[in-house]
Amino acid sequence: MNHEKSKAAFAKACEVIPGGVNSPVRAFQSVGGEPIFVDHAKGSHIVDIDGNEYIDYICSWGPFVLGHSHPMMAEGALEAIQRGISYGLPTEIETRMAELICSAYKSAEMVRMVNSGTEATMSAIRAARGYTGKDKIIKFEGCYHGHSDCLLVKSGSGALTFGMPTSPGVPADVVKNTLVCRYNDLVSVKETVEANQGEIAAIILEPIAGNMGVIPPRPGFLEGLRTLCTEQGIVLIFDEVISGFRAAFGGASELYGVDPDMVCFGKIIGSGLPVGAYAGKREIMSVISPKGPVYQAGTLSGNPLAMFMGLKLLAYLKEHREIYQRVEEYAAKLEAGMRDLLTKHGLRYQINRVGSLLCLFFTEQEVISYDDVKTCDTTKFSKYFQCMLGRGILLAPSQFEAMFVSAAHTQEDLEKTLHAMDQALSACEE
Ligand code: KE4
Repeated sequence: MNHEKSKAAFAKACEVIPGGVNSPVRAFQSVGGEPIFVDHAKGSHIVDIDGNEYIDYICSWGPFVLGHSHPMMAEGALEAIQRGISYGLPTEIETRMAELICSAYKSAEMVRMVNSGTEATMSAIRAARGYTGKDKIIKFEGCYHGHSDCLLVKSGSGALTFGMPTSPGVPADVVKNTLVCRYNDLVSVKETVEANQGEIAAIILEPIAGNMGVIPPRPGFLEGLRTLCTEQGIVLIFDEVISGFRAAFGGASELYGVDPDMVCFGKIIGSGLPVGAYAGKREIMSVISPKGPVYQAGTLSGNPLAMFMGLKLLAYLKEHREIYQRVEEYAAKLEAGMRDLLTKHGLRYQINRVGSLLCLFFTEQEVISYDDVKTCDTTKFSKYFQCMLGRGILLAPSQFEAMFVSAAHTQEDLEKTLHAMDQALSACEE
């Protein structure tokens, strides 16, 4: 494949954009080489500026559950633009979006629109702290909730797993109230809650982890957190930025039958435009300004164009629940084909899948927490990624991300993907 134009575009971008990209993972640094620059996308395929075509398993990190540039999404978009894109005043379509989200999630009695997943989780944490009057929060190692300071934290040393910043620029003071536990390890949570009795405002987690590859909750994990939070008066926050409206119409909450106190959204609800939201029980959301004293604001929050596009997708998914069966079926066939190939190659790598999210881990260890993910051979993954890219299969450029499947992926895509994987695994073992 020729990537000359992408190479030139990257060099030019690096002159005026840090790392040449507007979000780090796009730079391909963890898989080597340089990023491709996209010209356009349609359905399950992306075409780069050198004219190379790929079967896309990034799907813009989740939003495009119907595939790229779905014809239905363009209908009415021009009229929406011509009505004015933003007014800085309320519009009825914002209410319709909030009502739709509330119809999908039992724990969503009120909703506030924001502009990204980061804003959604940051604001939900502030609401929980304002509602409980407590400062400490618990997150889980390997879960990513966006780049707000108090959540850019990894496990610290010491029994209480005090958080340590994962990034320069985040003062240690800001993360001293962020405690870090081990995903799928309820005991670690109970011990941390016990050691911080009456001080914890919230527990936040991805109910289906999608930022350390894909890791489903172990049976009893979500239920245990629900019980613990109810007993202790802790706000349970599900970060469903990835899983919301993707794992099921009602997300992981519906899939596992566990209702948090608050839920955060992004990605799909904007159908590719910058939209986030946080929602929760009325008594919690009522602390948010201007109803309550907890301040949170956003110039373009709920802007009518983004609401038009997001609502169009969510309303479609509400009326066409067969979409979830469609993506599940493709992903299940892909997983089965991948497992057959691993057997053929005598490899015992792990595959985790939940619905249309899946991940091939380059480790022989069962993957149920971040400790397990850290045993992956990322060098081999990088070689695999490049081999697949060279054969027209675009995977997420990191071992620690998910493969996303859309309703646009076809049987032909499946066959091409598995054929490329067969060759890539051979190349990796050389
Ligand atoms: P944004 O601020 O990027 O819209 O959302 C942050 C966020 C919050 N919560 C979860 C569970 C998320 O996965 C994300 C963002 N996800 C990453 C990749 N998994 C987005 C890709 C990127 O950072 O460019």
